[in-house]
Amino acid sequence: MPPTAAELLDLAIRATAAYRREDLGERLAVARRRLLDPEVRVLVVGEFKQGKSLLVNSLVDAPVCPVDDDLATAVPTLVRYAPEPSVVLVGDDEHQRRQVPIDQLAQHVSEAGNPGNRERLRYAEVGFPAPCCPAASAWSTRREWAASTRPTAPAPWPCCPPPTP
Ligand SMILES: Nc1nc2c(ncn2[C@@H]2O[C@H](COP(=O)(O)OP(=O)(O)OP(=O)(O)O)[C@@H](O)[C@H]2O)c(=O)[nH]1
Ligand SMILES: [Mg+2]
Repeated sequence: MPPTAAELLDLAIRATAAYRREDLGERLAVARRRLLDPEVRVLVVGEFKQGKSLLVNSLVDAPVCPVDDDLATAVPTLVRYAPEPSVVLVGDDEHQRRQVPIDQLAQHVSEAGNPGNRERLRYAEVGFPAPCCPAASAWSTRREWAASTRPTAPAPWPCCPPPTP
C-alpha cells in the first residue's frame, strides 16, 4: 500500500532533522497539522464595508457580527459552533482569554468601541448554536472571513440551498 500523505510528511520531517533544517521541519509540521485538521475553512476577502459581516450573519442565521454602514470593524471575529452563545476576547497571547457578555461584542470589535484596536485583541471568538449547521464555524475579519464545516456536518445548509438543476 502506498504511504499516506501524513506518512510522507513524517518522513520529510525526519529528513529535515537529519539534515539540520529545522526551519523547513517547522513548515512541514504546520502542513501536517493542516492536513489532519478535519475542519475546512472558506475565506471571503473584501475591502471595507462590502457586506462581509452581513454575509456571515446570513449564513449562520444570527447577528453574530456587528453590521454598520459607517464605522469599520477593528478586530477579527471567529464564529464557531457552541451549544450556548458565548463571547471570548483573545489577547496578543493566545492564552489571554476573557469572557464577556454577548451584548458587549460590538464595542470590542468595532472602531467605535475599540479605536485602532487599543485593547490589543488578536480576535474575538463567538460561540453560537448555529441552527442551520450544527458543526459550522466562521471567521469574520476586517478583510476576510472563513466558514468551516466538519465533514460530518449535515448538508445542505437550509439557508443556502443548492441550485436546482
Ligand atoms: N444594499 C445592500 N447593502 C448591503 C449588502 N450587504 C451589506 N450591506 C450594507 O452595507 C453596510 C456594511 O455592511 P457590513 O456587513 O458591516 O460590511 P463589512 O464588510 O463587514 O464591513 P467592515 O467589517 O467594517 O469592513 C451595512 O449598512 C449593510 O447593511 C447588500 O447585499 N446590499
Ligand atoms: Mg464587518
